[in-house]
Amino acid sequence: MLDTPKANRLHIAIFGRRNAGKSSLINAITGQEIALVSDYAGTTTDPVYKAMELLPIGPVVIIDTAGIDDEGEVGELRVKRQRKF
Ligand SMILES: Nc1nc2c(ncn2[C@@H]2O[C@H](COP(=O)(O)OP(=O)(O)OP(=O)(O)O)[C@@H](O)[C@H]2O)c(=O)[nH]1
Ligand SMILES: [Mg+2]
Repeated sequence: MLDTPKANRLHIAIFGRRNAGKSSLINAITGQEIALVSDYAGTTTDPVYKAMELLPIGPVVIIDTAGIDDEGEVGELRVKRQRKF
């Protein structure tokens, strides 16, 4: 199942404002504590990738991202990075 190359997997990225519950959603979908969840807006800084089987689609990569409204100097770098997807 994990033999499928990443490029052949459907990529599903979760975007949204900070503290919207993106990381909670990825944890709920995968059933694992993959992404850090907290009350603090801006918890996720770097994208988190998880390769998994998602029925009935098949092999996918789910991507948790930092909030699109991140602010400050590093925040802007993070926002730019999200836009690359
Ligand atoms: N009431 C309620 N709270 C939720 C729900 N999902 C997540 N939360 C809470 O919302 C807060 C933010 O959740 P995260 O999953 O860290 O949000 P995020 O979008 O990943 O945030 P950043 O990584 O900061 O961009 C946490 O305190 C969660 O416990 C929900 O469905 N209902
Ligand atoms: Mg997060």
